[in-house]
Amino acid sequence: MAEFFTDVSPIQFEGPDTDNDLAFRFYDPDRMVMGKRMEDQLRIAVCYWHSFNWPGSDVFGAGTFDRPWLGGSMEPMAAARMKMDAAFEFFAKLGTPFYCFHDLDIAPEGDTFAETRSNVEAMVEYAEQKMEETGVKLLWGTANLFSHPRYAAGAATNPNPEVFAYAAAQVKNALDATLRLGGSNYVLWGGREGYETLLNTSVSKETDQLARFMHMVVDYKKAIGFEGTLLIEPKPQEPTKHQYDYDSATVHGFLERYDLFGEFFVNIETNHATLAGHSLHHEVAYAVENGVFGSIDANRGDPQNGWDTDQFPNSVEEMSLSLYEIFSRGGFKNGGFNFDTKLRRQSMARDDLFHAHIGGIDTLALSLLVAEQLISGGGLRAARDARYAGWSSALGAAISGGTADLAALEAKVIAGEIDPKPVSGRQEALENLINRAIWTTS
Ligand code: XLS
Ligand code: NI
Ligand code: NI
Repeated sequence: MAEFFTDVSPIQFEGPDTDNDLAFRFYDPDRMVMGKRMEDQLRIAVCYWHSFNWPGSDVFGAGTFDRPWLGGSMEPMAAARMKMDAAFEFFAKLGTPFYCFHDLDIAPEGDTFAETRSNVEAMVEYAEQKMEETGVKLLWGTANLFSHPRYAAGAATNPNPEVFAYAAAQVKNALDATLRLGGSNYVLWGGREGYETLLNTSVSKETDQLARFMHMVVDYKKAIGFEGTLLIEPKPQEPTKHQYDYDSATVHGFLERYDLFGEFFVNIETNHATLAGHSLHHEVAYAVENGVFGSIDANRGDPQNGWDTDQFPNSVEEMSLSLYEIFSRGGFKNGGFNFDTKLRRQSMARDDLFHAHIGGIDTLALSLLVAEQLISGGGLRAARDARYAGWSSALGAAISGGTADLAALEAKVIAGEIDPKPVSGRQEALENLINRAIWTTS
């Protein structure tokens, strides 16, 4: 098997002072951080789709990348094997422990469902060998329920039940593949589970259908003994005008409403958070505090663009705040950081894929060290605790325990027993605390 990334040797940790561009400065897999190896805390994955299955095209122009297995005259299964060889060479040279894929990233769609199914099965078998040779593991699998024209009006939320059935068949196979490859999680991203116009849409019918689909996924997961975590990936829009899994809070409400809480958790993507008008920090804090946090798709948007640019993460501040929330509560269970990231279209040299991932991985590693310092310093926690301390008093307990009602509270206020004074929220002092942790760590 010919090497593809011939100019790159395995990437090593060389520390912050190295002048080697193709080395890690902060990602030191064996370094112990908060009781575990850094590699086991961060659980980093490379995504198959943007890195190996996308030619660098955009709506205005053709692919710019050197991906000989895409769009050429090769026999489709030979091209799929060549793509997988290059992908596993990349994973192994980068040295990250996981990858993620959609069924149709690894195998070509055939003329019939049966043909597609056997293509996927053959490539799963090939992936099994590659995983054994390299030791790379599967963070999550998923099904592509958005590219084919049959899904133009949605998959589970399609007005036609036959499309629902087709999507169900596809997800069943993708779950089987994920189980076989020992995946830690299975993801549902509802790319087209939303609407283009309300003029032809019944939102209540569609959300009921989506819930039914999710219950089927739960039942099948249990039937086959898949012990990984089921994840929903929120996104507010794109490609549809509106997606039902808008953000973490919407998904949380949906899970509660349809009796799915505890069965699904969220896979939060940075750029989806910003498209929803939030920050990654907001989405993570919401999910962690409400018991729905699962995993992260690490990327970033462009502050001037209103779409999902999927750039590689480079903000230690943004990542540190999110890591602080995740690791204050013990870190990942089955989740991890998947690089759902795209090179820019002009990054067409083969080694650009390494530079991009190295930068993103070092950003996460440094952020983990900052989070460790913020947690061990205890300043943020103490400030938050102090802010809510009143709720441990007799008054707080009476209110939250339900023994005080409006009239009882009014009586206390009239009697002058209650006379609250405004206190400082100390925002700037806390912001300085974050910056000091970043400065001293880097
Ligand atoms: C698209 C999503 C997608 C999911 C997997 O915006 O991020 O890549 O992660 O289907
Ligand atoms: Ni994603
Ligand atoms: Ni995305």
